[in-house]
Amino acid sequence: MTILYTFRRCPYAMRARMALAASGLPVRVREIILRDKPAEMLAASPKGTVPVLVRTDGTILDESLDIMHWALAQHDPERWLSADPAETAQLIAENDGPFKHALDRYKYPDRHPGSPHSAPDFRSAGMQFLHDLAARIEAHAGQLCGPAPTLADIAIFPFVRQFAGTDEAFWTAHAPARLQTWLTGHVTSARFGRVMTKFPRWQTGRAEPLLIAP
Ligand SMILES: N[C@@H](CCC(=O)N[C@@H](CS)C(=O)NCC(=O)O)C(=O)O
Repeated sequence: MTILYTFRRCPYAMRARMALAASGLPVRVREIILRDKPAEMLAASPKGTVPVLVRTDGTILDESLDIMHWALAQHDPERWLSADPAETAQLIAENDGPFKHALDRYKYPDRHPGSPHSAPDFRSAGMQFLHDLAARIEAHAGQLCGPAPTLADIAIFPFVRQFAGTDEAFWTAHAPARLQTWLTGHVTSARFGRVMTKFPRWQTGRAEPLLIAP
């Protein structure tokens, strides 16, 4: 069966798990820890990032967006691939590039000593993107590219969740209300709850639970 190396709290792994869960494809999970990655995972993908998907024919997908596209290309019951691909790619690129850059420095200022900017500067930079997202949500009546979630929403919300969790009081007081509602909808969804199941750490020979139990 298809195997997914994953780390529960990684936002890239979250979006891959969301797409795999939505597709309904059967996937077995190898939950890892980042500071002690299994040799099998590094043999499959030497760059050492999660998620990594090993297909039944042995081919490897080690980029979260590739995993999402692969899963949804096979089965996309909620039509997450229905939005304009160029617009979707642009939004995700802004998220994975400048927003993620700002998020890391807002969330972990200690890991970026010597930066001429402070955490509040990065928070402001992140907020600009979040205001753009909120404007889209308003224009599209609920989600980023339309009234129903599509790939961009699922690819981006795990990162907005991290931003929100960095300083919840700030988030509640300052994040656009529409964006707060959007985020709450995603993080309280039944599917997100399922893909956040706490699996025991996988080690060679250990059981590989199904991502979504039948
Ligand atoms: N571009 C990759 C990024 C994945 C990534 O950076 N994942 C982080 C965890 S959130 C990771 O595995 N980092 C390696 C490490 O911390 O050792 C993707 O989209 O899959």
